[in-house]
Formats: sequence, structure tokens, C-alpha cells
Amino acid sequence: MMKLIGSLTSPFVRKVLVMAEKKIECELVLEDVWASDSKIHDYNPLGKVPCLILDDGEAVFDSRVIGEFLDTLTPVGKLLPQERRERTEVRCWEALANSMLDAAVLIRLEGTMRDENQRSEAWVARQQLKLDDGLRAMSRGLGSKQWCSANRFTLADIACSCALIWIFACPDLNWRDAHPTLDKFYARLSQRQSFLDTQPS
Ligand SMILES: N[C@@H](CCC(=O)N[C@@H](CS)C(=O)NCC(=O)O)C(=O)O
Repeated sequence: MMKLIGSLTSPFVRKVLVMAEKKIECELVLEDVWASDSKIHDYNPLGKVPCLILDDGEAVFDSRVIGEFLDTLTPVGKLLPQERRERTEVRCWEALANSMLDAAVLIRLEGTMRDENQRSEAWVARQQLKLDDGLRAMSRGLGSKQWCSANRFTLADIACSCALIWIFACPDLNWRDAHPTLDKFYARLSQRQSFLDTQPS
């Protein structure tokens, strides 16, 4: 059986776990990538999760490639449209969500992993701008629609809601109040069984 190396707190891993909606059998192997004895480098040279280990031992990363692989494995619950323009639109939403998460994670790590005298306000402000602009773009793109793209539930909705859940949970940051459209969107999506099943404890 395939194995997914990951952690329950990673929003990138959650994207893949929510794809359980496709009813694919895969064993979750928990790994703390921040631990000094982490084995993640044996599988992924980037030292990051998620990393999918195929039946023949091949390692697949990152979450975007894993998503593509899993979606083409079975036609059940297709998450990526076939048509080129629609598919590109979904992928673009996913790129937006992933990069906003990267910016949010960098802001968070600046506060938690670096000593006060090592922190750079200019660097944090640069990431903050990506996040603010990204949230505005997401909010505008979603408008009053039910789904991000293609008029149905796709990988775009999974990527955006996993990102928003993580970003809005960051303490001391008031992103949530400024974006009621996004707040409602992710609150609705987080009621889906696949999201309830993958809540970090
Ligand atoms: N672009 C990657 C991002 C994955 C990522 O940043 N994962 C974090 C956990 S949330 C990680 O493993 N970080 C460890 C590190 O940066 O050394 C993806 O989409 O899978």
C-alpha cells in the first residue's frame, strides 16, 4: 500500500489527506520534520512533508505533484478538470494558496525560530504584503460564488480552504476579520466530512 509521510498540523499534508474523498487507500506515517533525528531526508531531499511513497518505493513530492498523481489514479471524485483552461485556473488557485501559506509560514517562523536580534522587519513586511494581496485576490476571485473554479468542488477549494484554515488560526493576526467572504467560505468547507476527519487535534 502507498504511504503518505506527513504531520497532522501541516496544511500542505492536509490538502492531500482531504483527497481521501477519492477513496484511495494510503497509510499515513507521521513524521516530525523539525526533530533532529527526522528520517524525512531519506525520502525527500528537501526535508519537507507531504511525501508520498509509491508501492515500488519511489518518493513523490510536493503536495501539488502528489495531488496530480492521486487525481489521475482513479476517476472517482475528479478534482482537476480535464479541459485545459479550467485545469489551469484550478492550478492557479492552488499556486496562490500554496504561496500564501509559504509567506504565512515564513512570518510565523521569523517569530518562533529566530532570536529577537535576528528578526528582520523588512522581510516580514515583504511576506505580509504577499499575504494581504493574496487574501484580497482570493476574496475577489471567489466573490459570491460557491466554489473557486469550474462551478464545482475541485482541488482549488481544497488548497484554498486548507490555507485559510491555517492562516486564520495564526495568533495575533487579524486576517480573518478583514475577509468575511473567505471566512464564510472556509467555515462552510470545513463542515465536509473529509475536513472534519483531518482536523489537527
Ligand atoms: N511546497 C511544499 C511545501 C511543504 C512544506 O513547506 N511543508 C512543511 C510542513 S508545513 C515542512 O515540511 N517544512 C520543513 C522544512 O521547511 O524544513 C508542498 O506543497 O508540499
